[in-house]
Amino acid sequence: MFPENFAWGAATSAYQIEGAVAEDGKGMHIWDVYTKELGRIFEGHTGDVACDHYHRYEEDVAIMKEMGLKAYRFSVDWSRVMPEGRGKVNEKGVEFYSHLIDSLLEAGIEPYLTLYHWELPYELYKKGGWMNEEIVEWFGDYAALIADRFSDRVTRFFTFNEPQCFIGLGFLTGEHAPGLKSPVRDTFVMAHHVLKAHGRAVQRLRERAKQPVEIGIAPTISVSYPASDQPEDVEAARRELFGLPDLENWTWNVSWWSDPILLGGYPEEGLEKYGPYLPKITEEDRKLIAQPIDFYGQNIYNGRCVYMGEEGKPCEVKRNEDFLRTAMDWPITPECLYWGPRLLQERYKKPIYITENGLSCRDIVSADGRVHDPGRIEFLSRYLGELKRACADGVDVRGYFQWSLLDNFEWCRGYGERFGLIYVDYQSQKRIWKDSGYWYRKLIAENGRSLLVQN
Ligand code: GCO
Repeated sequence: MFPENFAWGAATSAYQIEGAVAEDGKGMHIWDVYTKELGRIFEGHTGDVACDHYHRYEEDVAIMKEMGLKAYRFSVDWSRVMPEGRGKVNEKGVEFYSHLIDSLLEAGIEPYLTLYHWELPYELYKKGGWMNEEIVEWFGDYAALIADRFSDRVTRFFTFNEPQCFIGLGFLTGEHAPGLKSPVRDTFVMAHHVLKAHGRAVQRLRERAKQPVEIGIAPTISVSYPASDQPEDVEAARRELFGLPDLENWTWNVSWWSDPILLGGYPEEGLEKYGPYLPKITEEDRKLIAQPIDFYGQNIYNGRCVYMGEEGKPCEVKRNEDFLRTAMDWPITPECLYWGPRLLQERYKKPIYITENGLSCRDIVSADGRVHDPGRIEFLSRYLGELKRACADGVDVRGYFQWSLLDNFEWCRGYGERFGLIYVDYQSQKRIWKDSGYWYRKLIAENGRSLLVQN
């Protein structure tokens, strides 16, 4: 069973839906710049207009209300409220989020605010961005502004969304903004600053908050889950899930990002493995990063099935030729919503939110004017069935944010992928409910009672 006050929600992020990138004094961020580079984004798409949510937020909140959402996770674009990333505040930008928050509360929807979903202000990037240690204080000041202006109405915050991606894809593989292939050593420096900035933001949010607030972070991972319930397979999954990859994609892991926050220090395995590439890590850094937080978020989309091999080494189960996949080619592995929360909670001992989960489908508007997406309903039923099983087995899961409320700008894939419960016709900006939107509404109304729990 899902707990009675379970936060059934949906998630979005600023650049992916807002548009209005040059309006009302917003500054530029690295995605504003990166999307204008030739050949980087699918068919040259940009977030310039996106879902035009900046102008249509009232309509979007009305949709959320009709859907019965209890919670909504959105992000603030740092450069909209602080055009240069520090110093001057853009009151018009603050006003936009303030109105959004008011409309959510009026609709009975609890806002969950993410401070950073990848919009690094361009002015800060020019000063070195994540390479510059001063960013710890810049981000702290931004967090203080967020607390000053919004904590009278918002009490739940996530500092960062997916540090794995914005450092890994942004600076290691160079697929995401700013599109760099930095020296590995630099990526460790940046990651260390991200974690310190997280700690500083936690301090500043608490210090300035107008009422008690709850704070977490929303990293991501492909969950290793066991091929059976046998203790050795579960151990194989645990080891894989918290193990550390080789240097070329080192950011793609759980423990380097989460152990310092929740267990008080970087994992030994990583200190050994990455030793020559690491910056100096002081006792003060360690303390700053380990600021107590209230809950742990995780964006979970898929996983890998593992078993314990003969020599006591975790091995991956090879997928069949006909293994189910989403339109974006991500494997469909509902088990990750059982084992992910369970193993993460076992290690970190915090209440958990699934801060994102969903899929892209080749959705089309049918002749009857509707969008039939049985694949999404099937996917969500299976995944949520597994999440329900996790709750039944005593995992403390507080909420679930479906990614995403609306079809939106899917980073390098532009508008080519549709993740929404609501279809967006980008030419007319018309919103059309997909069948899955209606299905989710029903599910929320009955608190997931009809979901089948397998196993
Ligand atoms: C991410 C982000 C989202 C994506 C979603 C689908 O995971 O990359 O948090 O912004 O749009 O995950 O890829």
